[in-house]
Amino acid sequence: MRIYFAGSIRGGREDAALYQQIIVFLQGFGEVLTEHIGDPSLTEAGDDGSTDRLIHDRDLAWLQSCDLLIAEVTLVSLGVGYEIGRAVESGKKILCLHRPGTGKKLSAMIAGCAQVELVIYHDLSDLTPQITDFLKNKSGFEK
Ligand code: 6IA
Repeated sequence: MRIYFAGSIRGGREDAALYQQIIVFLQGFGEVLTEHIGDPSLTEAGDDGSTDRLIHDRDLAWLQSCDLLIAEVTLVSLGVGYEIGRAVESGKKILCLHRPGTGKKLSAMIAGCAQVELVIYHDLSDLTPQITDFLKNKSGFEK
């Protein structure tokens, strides 16, 4: 299974360590195309425009080739929202992960999207069983 994991970069890197833990867990189920999302050395500092084009086109090619998009949506990120929209348009399976209690409510455009499966969690220990349940029982994928 090819998994595209999406998480905030320029929207803020406060959850980078958590992304890394989620990615390691997901690697038990398949190939994570976007391992770099959990890289602590990847900061929210910008890059030049031509590089942005390369990033966009490479990420979209990965997104189109994946079996499943898993997006951590607690930090508000334009890029993650865009990726979810493009994945909906392409008919991909989509799982969004959200932690309540950060003072920000999840956008209605994600919470209200019928094509998006939403998992609410508090920490890794209550997230991993929910991901396993989704992958084994709801998504149609085998471990
Ligand atoms: O708007 P954001 O930057 O928070 O969007 C994050 C999402 O867009 C992630 O799920 C990534 O898949 C994608 N994305 C955005 N920027 C990059 C990137 N480099 N490399 C890979 N994927 C990206 C940005 C480098 C720069 C900050 C130095």
